Amino acid sequence: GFLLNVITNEEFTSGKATVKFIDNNPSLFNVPQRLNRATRILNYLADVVVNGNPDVRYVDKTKYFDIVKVPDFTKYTKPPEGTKDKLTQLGRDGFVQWLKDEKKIHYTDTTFRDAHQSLLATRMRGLDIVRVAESYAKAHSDVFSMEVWGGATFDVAMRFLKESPWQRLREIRKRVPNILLQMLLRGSNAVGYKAYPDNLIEKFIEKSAENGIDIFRIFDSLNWIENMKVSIRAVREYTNSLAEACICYTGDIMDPDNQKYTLDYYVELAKQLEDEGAHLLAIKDMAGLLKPYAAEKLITELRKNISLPIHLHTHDTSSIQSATYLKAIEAGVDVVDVALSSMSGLTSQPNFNSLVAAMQGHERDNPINLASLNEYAHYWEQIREYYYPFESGLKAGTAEVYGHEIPGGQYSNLRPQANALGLGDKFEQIKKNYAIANDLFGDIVKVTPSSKVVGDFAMFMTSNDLTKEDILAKGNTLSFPESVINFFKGDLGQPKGGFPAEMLKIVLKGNQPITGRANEHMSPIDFDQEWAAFDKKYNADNYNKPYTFEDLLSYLLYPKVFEDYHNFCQQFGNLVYLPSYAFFYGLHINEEILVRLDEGKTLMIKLLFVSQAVDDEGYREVSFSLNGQVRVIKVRDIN
Ligand code: 3PY
Ligand code: ZN
Repeated sequence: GFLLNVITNEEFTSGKATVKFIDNNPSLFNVPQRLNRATRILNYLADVVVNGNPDVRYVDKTKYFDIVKVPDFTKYTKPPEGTKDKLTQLGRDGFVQWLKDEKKIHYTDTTFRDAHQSLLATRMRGLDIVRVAESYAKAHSDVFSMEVWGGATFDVAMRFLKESPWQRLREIRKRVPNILLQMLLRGSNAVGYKAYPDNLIEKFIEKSAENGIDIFRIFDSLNWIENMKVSIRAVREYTNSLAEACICYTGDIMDPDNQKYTLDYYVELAKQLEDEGAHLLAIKDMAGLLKPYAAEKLITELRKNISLPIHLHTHDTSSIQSATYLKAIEAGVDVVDVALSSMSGLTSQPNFNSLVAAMQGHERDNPINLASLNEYAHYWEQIREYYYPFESGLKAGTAEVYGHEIPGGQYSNLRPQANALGLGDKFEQIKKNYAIANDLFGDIVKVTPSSKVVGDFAMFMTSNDLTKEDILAKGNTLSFPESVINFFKGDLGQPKGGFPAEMLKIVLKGNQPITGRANEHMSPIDFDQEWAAFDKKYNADNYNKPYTFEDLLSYLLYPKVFEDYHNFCQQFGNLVYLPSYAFFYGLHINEEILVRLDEGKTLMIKLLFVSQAVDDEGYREVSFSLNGQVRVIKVRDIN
């Protein structure tokens, strides 16, 4: 062990080691610890080689991956000044004024968050994001902001990718000090699927800003402003960041039959959000239902009624949303959300590269270097290959979205959920039932978490083979999914027009829903007490880096997910530096990888051999070469 430490130490191998070498490198004596870290990683790889990663539904054994190259950049230089510097220089009000005065169209790049949430079921690992972050920040200080955090990335990071969402954010911030970083925050649901105590929301916002968030895009899944007030105020009071409040767009303002989600409805919401103190307004078109001429009308009308800068977000599920952007740009929108081309389109955002090209010569052109953007698109094209089992299967834009109204960010996650419930072959029926469920719920705004409730109901109908008529006729005898019951109890807030009376009776079986905010009835968290208990429980024999206060917030938002994540990390160590193909698929025989350890050491791991035979207790032997030494790991074959 000791000798191996010496020969793999950089100072030693570089020939610069002196007699002081050992004194200077006390970590050389951390032999059991270091070997243990390596053993944990080998245990993980051996398990994946034998049993597969349980999150991966099929492996293409013939697949090999290209070596992915990050576009060249100069290290050890400061990145050019960007919007983050501008916010610091001008302060919030000055910054907002600057944006309003800008003539050119601005772009938010969603590649690090919504794009992969919407195309790859949120499975993008921090490693693949962080690797390209510095290079991108140095080449593209001209993007308005980068959406990098929040939404589903928070729980998926722990649940499936076994990484800390906070660590990911800090690593991005370190490499992108010059551009505004933004997150998606579900108002009183934070980054979760239910209501949390107000002081947890406030603390979460404060810590998110401290760790790097400059723009909080805040929405409520029912457009219920009561649920957004605490968040808007917390951003204003506890941070120097910007509060961007959303109107979530659903239905069709051009449809004369739609009397629920009208132009007036949206304008009224926007005015209220301005009154609540939002710095920017976002139109959050989560399913991509805002058609080009509707966008023109909506933005024109908003411009007349509010003075906030307007930020437009959409999903290109229908494939017509670049036209929506052109109309919106001509109507005076300030910023639009786009994704680098290889991560754009379909359920993701419209194509950044192509939109830049389309705007060339226009009076609002923002002259971003297209050749350079294309290089980064190439990076993501190669990275995307690692994630093939998580592709949604959608091959072309579809006008079906106007019928089912499934948000882009939900679409790609719905398939793995359906598979997990054994409903993988019933996806068409699930989409139909999604629309029926929405109808039964009284036509609600559908975005996380309300969209998840509708999704759960659609799965419930599908797996029990229930029609709308069945629900209405024999609903009294059915026990509905918990999320559905909680929704009708009012836990997510109040939908426009209230709950439909018939369904309310069927689901709550005579109980009455609450009419106020669910958070109102929750006792505040005592953070000192919670920290003491958390620290004792999880840090006492924690093998990895000690948990911090941020991790307590992860735990308070997702106790069970955190617990599982913790146990996993105790067993398998820190896997964040494992290449993504190895994390998901293990290794081919004779394939060799380099894996960094936390303290900067690197392991060289090669898979040598997997025993054909299973022993009496069901174990296989998996042989590796670890920095040149053979190591054999026994794994129980659970298949
Ligand atoms: C989320 O809340 O995760 C979303 O992306 C909603 O669109
Ligand atoms: Zn989105």
